[in-house]
Amino acid sequence: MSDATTDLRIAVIGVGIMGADHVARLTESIAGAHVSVVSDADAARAESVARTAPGARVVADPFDAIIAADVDAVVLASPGPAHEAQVIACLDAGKPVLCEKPLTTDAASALSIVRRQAAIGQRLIQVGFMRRFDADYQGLRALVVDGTLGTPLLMHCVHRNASVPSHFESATIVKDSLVHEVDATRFLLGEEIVAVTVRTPTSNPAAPQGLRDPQLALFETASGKLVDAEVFVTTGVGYEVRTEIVGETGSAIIGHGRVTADFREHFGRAYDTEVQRWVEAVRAGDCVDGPDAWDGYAAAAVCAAGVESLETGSRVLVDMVDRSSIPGA
Ligand code: ISE
Repeated sequence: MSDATTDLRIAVIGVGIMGADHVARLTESIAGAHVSVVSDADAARAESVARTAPGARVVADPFDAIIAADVDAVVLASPGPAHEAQVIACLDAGKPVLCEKPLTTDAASALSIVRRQAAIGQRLIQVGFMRRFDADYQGLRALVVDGTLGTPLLMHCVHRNASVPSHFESATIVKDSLVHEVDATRFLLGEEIVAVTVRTPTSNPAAPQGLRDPQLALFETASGKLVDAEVFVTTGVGYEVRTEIVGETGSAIIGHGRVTADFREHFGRAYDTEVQRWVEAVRAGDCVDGPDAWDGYAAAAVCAAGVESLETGSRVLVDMVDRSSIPGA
């Protein structure tokens, strides 16, 4: 699928599970782009993934990879705590970036990225909330928009993983896993979340010592809708994501009864669509076709409230600036 003369040349930074999956996708199924550079803190992993992408070279330092002359755009799949500096480097280099969620791991740094991009005056950042590209989510959104369900009143979310990496802490479940339900809520209901409560039952005995899993979150939206989200990441069973919207005149559920090994299988097509559309947007000079830096900031602000609620057990108001206060955001 690649034409070395006209393709978008992409650096993939961070080639763990998600980054390696993106390298395979860009190499095997995405038109108009190929991987020119691979970078990872683990040199052996970078080498072995680069070998799967014809023509790709390894650049050890992610900041060298971002500014490399043979890199037109960046796919960022490094660990969340590395995102802030790497996204800023992309902005400074004027390179479009598809940043895996979360944009950053706290709201203040996400907001400063929003401000920095607005000051540059060019939208370069897309955030990888892949569910927005999933056919089921788009179908559910259509039922909301066309009025089939009437005005939505409630939403129920279930998000289960068989297991998560050993670095996961209780707050990571909010920032890395619940964050998808935050974005799904904003996407499906089309409004902001204004308050969050996170409660935890007795922990799953199979969860690592100290990990508060499962977690139950309650989101309140600006117009008064309620969303409950169960996140349970040590089920030992498989990947399950389902979402139900209950409206004034009907309800609809997606994902029911579907259990896959992990997110790559469940959302494989959504990732393909997301990356293909992003490549086309970048080649057309638009750089963003999907959730942007603002969406990344909004999700971070809600997750910050979620982490505080997890720690205190109380309902926490979301502290978020008004978008109109940042011209160009
Ligand atoms: C992971 O990073 C993802 O994004 C998955 O979709 C989610 O299910 C998982 O909990 C996260 O760790």
